[in-house]
Amino acid sequence: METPKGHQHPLTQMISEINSIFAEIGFVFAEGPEAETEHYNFDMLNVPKDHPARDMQDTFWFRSDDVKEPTVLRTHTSPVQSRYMEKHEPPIRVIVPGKVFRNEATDATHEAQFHQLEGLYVDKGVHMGHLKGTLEHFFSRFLDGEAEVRFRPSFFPFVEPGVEVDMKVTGESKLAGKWVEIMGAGMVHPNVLRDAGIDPEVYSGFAFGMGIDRMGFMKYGLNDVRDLYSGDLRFVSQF
Ligand code: 2NL
Repeated sequence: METPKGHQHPLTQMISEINSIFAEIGFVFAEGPEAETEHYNFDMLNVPKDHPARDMQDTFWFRSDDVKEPTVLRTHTSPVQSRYMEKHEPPIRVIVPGKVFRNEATDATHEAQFHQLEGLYVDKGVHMGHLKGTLEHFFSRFLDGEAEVRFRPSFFPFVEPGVEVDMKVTGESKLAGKWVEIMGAGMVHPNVLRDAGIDPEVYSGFAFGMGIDRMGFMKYGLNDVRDLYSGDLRFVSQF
């Protein structure tokens, strides 16, 4: 009898494809720790000391007697970009796919553990037009269509201005013709650049963050994030 063969999990497949699309336009892959200090997860990202994201209700904290410094399960992959900026000079083009954690109730569209993709570009003269072009290129490739992107004003402590990004594809895709809200993004806040050792008077940067699981909704028509973490072969064998 032939030995049954496995294959990569759909999340791993998406991450590989994301890496190669961004590699073509000069982005490198970076990764970092999942247990992260409060300093890198929040302080370095201009998140105020009294911000609700720091609450135990929203964030998994380590017991203080088990760790040397206040430590969390990272709530976003942004601390990896801060660490990267400390070690590298601009131009910086980096993408960071990885596991993140939020202390919240789970349902079809929310998991306490999920995957995020963040991207960062820092150089002289970087502006929102570069962000828009980069995202349109990425989505066109990833979703096999012609992707259009639009911005709506929004707020995240680590960017200024901040935007909510909607995307629309034309072509064969089932999603064709509809605007879908897809991620948050913006221009890196001067405090975030400065704290990582980059002079905001000389350099500017864009950054974006999106859920990879949500991208699976669009790419494969998934309708429940929990399927991705179920380990159920009837699900994963379909990819
Ligand atoms: C969301 C929003 C976002 C970023 C992530 C970022 C990282 C650095 C500096 C500035 Cl190091 N910004 N990341 C920026 C805007 C939005 O994610 O809701 N994602 C799922």
